Amino acid sequence: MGANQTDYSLYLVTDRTLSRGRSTLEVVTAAIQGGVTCVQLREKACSTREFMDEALALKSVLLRYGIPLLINDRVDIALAVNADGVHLGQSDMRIADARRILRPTMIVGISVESVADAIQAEAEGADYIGISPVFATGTKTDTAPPLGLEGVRRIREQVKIPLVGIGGIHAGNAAEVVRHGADGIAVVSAIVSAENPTLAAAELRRLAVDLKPN
Ligand code: TZP
Ligand code: MG
Repeated sequence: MGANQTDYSLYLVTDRTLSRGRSTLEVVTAAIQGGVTCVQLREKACSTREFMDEALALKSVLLRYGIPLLINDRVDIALAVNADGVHLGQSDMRIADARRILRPTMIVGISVESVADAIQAEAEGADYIGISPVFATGTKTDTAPPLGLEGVRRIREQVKIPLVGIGGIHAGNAAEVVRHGADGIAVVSAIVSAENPTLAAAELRRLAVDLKPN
């Protein structure tokens, strides 16, 4: 699946430390049953080898379902495991540099912390944008101030590429994020920390995707 056809509507970002002792593979496998459409493997503390092994294991499961795998930050790992793409932060490799290394069909997404970042990301050729954070979150402590729903709306007015909101999104506010112009919601704890990740994903999908106004 190419960058333009990618379904970002229910975008799961992994976090092994918040998964209640379950493996990332277990949580992702359960979440797939609930309807996640895209998965980003995000590892902040493990070795490169462990990151590789995790990515390969996820890739083989996701491939069966036709769900894209994106790798947080590590362009080298994305290439080595033949992932569908990478997700970059504002301090990671620049989009143009990542593109020089990656295969032409690979997806490059980037987190933006302001309207100006979003305009720049689109100009630099990002395939999609993560609006970070929409709401305050305990999952990532070094974030910029939350952009809020108004921030989502303002970014939507300025860029055409797909937008996903991330940060503090759960069943109680997911639909609002989409109503303010996001094409999808990206979540960590609302799925990985849920007692039942399948049900949590299904509920988010129903609220933010299936009930989405046209
Ligand atoms: N980037 C911006 S906020 C965030 C990331 C990875 C964490 C979002 O986690 P949660 O649990 O969905 O608030
Ligand atoms: Mg990063």
